[in-house]
Amino acid sequence: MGKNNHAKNSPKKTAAKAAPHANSNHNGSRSSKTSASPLPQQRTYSIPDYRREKPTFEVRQVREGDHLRYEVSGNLNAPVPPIRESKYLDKKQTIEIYRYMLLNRRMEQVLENLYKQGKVVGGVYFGLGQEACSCASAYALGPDDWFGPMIRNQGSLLVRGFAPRDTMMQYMAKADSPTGGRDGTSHFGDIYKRNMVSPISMLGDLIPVLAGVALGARLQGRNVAVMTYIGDGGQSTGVTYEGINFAAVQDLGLVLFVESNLWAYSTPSEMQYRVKDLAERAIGYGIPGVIVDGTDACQVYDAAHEAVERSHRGEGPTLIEAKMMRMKGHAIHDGADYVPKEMFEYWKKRDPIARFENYLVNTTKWLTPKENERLIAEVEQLIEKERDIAVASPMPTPESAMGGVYCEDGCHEIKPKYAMPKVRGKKSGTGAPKESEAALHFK
Ligand SMILES: Cc1ncc(C[n+]2csc(CCOP(=O)(O)OP(=O)(O)O)c2C)c(N)n1
Ligand SMILES: [Mg+2]
Repeated sequence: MGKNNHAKNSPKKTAAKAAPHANSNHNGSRSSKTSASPLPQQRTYSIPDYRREKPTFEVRQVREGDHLRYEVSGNLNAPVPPIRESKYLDKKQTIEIYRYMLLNRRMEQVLENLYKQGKVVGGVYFGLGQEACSCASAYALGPDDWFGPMIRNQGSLLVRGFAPRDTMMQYMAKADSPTGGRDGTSHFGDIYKRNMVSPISMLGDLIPVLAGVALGARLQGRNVAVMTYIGDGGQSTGVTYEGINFAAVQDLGLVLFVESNLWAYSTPSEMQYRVKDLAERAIGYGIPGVIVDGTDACQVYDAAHEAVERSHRGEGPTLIEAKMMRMKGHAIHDGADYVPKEMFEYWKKRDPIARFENYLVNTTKWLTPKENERLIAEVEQLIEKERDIAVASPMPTPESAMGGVYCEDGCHEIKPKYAMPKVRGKKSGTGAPKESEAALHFK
């Protein structure tokens, strides 16, 4: 065992020590009961864990001369647990999420082929193995809620109304892509229709930006949920702390998915953090934290739904740790040779789509095998049609590169989305702006 493993396997001592001054109103899991321990006023904390299994294996770095490799040890033969029945989803919604997950996967398979055909400008990123996390999380958002996806959340975009062709054209830098060919991956948003903040490549930076969106909405009289994602590697950044803490003290409706996919580039999670589970970080922020199996769409949805409801009630942020595995390399250039093969085999058995299909066809019988086949065929046809449209889109003209990067005078109007912001000014007659005057600043 590497030295890191000791900390990861020890009892939740980190949790017990954390946040001695956190506001108990913000953390439903706080208990002030004293235990049999001789230490006075020892606090205990708990993190709800929806999972039906807790993988028990560890990754260890082995150095052989100049060569570095990783080894995995532990129980890699555990049986695959069944999907946990959702407390909230009905049959129609469950099938809809499954369809989005299929779309997500097929779209990425097409992207891989387009890359191999030399049609993609730059690289391609995949969310293979993470489709349940992307799709079921975004599915929990209401029409007025906001989201800020990261590169592995191409499924979230589909759920929020983008077409597969948008992502395909974006990778091929086509004229009809959302950025008109100015970006080769996913740096685009939609603040008008789909309430999407563009992904930000600097890891963690989306968190304060989304918190700011929630603050802006609150100033306009609305409590919205703002969902974003951060990896197990990216969560180590300072701005992650700042963003969550700001959302926590302001009770902003941040729903943060920590995508615990065991790798950050080629660094295993054992070398990224010392807490046992990243959800424990929530204790330090004084907000609720919860663990879900990121390959179980029902668990992801239920946790997301409860967090979104909290946001709508103005009760503040929630941190959801989704445990799963990045089933490809960082991007298409990365063959992930550093990942022990047994890890891929273990998680392949936990494929989110295969598990969900089994749940729908064999457990709930909400889909007959025939209906399932028809659904898969419909998704495949749609993706092929989308691919043909995307491929047929022209490349941008050289002249078009001159525009659309900086805001040109009058090119768009900035106005309040929900209502005129309310300002707490001095009493009238003291020279403070009236509400209508203050609102002018937002026009
Ligand atoms: C602040 C910052 N540091 C470094 C990088 C370079 N970088 C991009 S992705 C990545 C690894 C991310 O790993 P993780 O957060 O676990 O996400 P995953 O790729 O596993 O989904 C790194 C280091 C970056 N984009 N931003
Ligand atoms: Mg990761």
